[in-house]
Amino acid sequence: MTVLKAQLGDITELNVNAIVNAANESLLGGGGVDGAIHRAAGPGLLSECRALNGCTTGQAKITQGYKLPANHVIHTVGPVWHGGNCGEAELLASCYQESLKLAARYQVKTIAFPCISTGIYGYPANQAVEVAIRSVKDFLNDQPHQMDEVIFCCFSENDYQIYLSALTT
Ligand code: AR6
Repeated sequence: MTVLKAQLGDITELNVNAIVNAANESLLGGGGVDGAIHRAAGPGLLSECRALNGCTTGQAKITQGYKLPANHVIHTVGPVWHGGNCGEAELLASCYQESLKLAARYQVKTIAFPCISTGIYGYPANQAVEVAIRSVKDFLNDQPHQMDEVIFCCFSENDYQIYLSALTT
């Protein structure tokens, strides 16, 4: 049985097998959680990312964690919010599913996700949380017993409250 939980805090500090980065298609760093992860991991992360040749929206790639407590970083590229009729929900669901597929391939047992696309990319948090929880549950139903814990790491009290109520309904 996999535990799904919401946690308030900085994802770069979490002691898990893998953290997920809300990156952009270049995979060469940026602001938000991406900037925080690169700062905390140190320059080794950027060097490894340079060799990955970017990543398309909805896909995921994996690296080492370098100076992070996490062993791996799974970089995924969320959709930019254009109003909701441009395939945003499908692309966001794909981010969660592709990240989990990679994680399973690398025997990751504990993983933490940030609220992908809900910062600079503008995806409304309520809707993003629904997609996030549904996608993770769908994956775990299809491939049970692979993960011990999936953490939704929230950087704001508001996001945390949205996750708490969505996880208990
Ligand atoms: N720990 C956990 N969550 C965080 C942290 C942190 N240290 N810092 C920010 N967040 P964003 P996006 C939350 O903007 O919307 C970058 O420039 C934040 O509060 O980081 O997917 C990339 O390079 C929000 O809830 O990612 C891309 O260009 C969530 O992380 C672009 O931003 C995602 O916000 C991606 O935009």
